[in-house]
Amino acid sequence: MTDTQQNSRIEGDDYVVSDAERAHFAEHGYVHLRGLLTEEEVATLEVDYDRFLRREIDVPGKDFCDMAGDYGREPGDYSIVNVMLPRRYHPSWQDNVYERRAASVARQLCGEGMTLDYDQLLAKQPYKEDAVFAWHQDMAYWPDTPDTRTATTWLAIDNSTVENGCMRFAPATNHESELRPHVAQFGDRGESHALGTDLRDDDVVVPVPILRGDVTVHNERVMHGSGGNTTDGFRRAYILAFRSEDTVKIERELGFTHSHNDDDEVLGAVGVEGQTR
Ligand SMILES: O=C(O)CCC(=O)C(=O)O
Repeated sequence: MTDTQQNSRIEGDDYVVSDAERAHFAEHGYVHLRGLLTEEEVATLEVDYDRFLRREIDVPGKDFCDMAGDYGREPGDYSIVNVMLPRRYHPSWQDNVYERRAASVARQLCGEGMTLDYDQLLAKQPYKEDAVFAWHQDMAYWPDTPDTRTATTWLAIDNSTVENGCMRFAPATNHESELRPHVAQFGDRGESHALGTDLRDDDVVVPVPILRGDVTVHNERVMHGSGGNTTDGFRRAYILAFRSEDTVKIERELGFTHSHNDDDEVLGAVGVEGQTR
């Protein structure tokens, strides 16, 4: 029997999300889904994932960078290796099994009319205590649009643990009426991409360790971040963000593609300090 047959929640390109999981996503702004991909499926993706890390697949300019430092760092020193838009630079990934199954999850969590907006790899190198992903709400990075529905699936390529820097969420912060004010983390936005905002005293923090092949899915407003990697292994994640077709159309008309090589003026127009929308 194959892994796929063993996991009764996988039906070809679909993954069956339960009512309880849908309710958790709506209420808390995130949900953990077990076994979105089989071991065999993860192992296939992992081959190309590691080619990106070894720089055997060319990723131009700032789309290969460190999310825990500025653009001036040498790649060997990166704490969180960030590859933006891998499917653009490695077209054979387009329409892979993860994209297809995650699309079915996005549909079940957010409704019809969702489409893939961007993809991203985030790999924390071993023994990098500063591989900290600052607390943030994803909307702070993005232009404002009328339909903000978002399902961002975060696939664990390695078992993701508290020790290697798993995702952490502040549940229900997605219901706040205003976005929290975010500031650039390492110089201005020409020098680094990362934005962050402080936790508040009454925020509850929930670390969400997950297994290889599992995903967490989060929405556009929940506060989240992650801690450093104190282990001798990588913490590799593969992220797909699904947003409404209308939103993606507006973003592209603005020239906003989620590439860090997007025009500075376009990038400067979002993620500004003091933002509270
Ligand atoms: O991988 C991480 O630690 C953070 C990822 C994240 O913030 C995101 O996917 O929105």
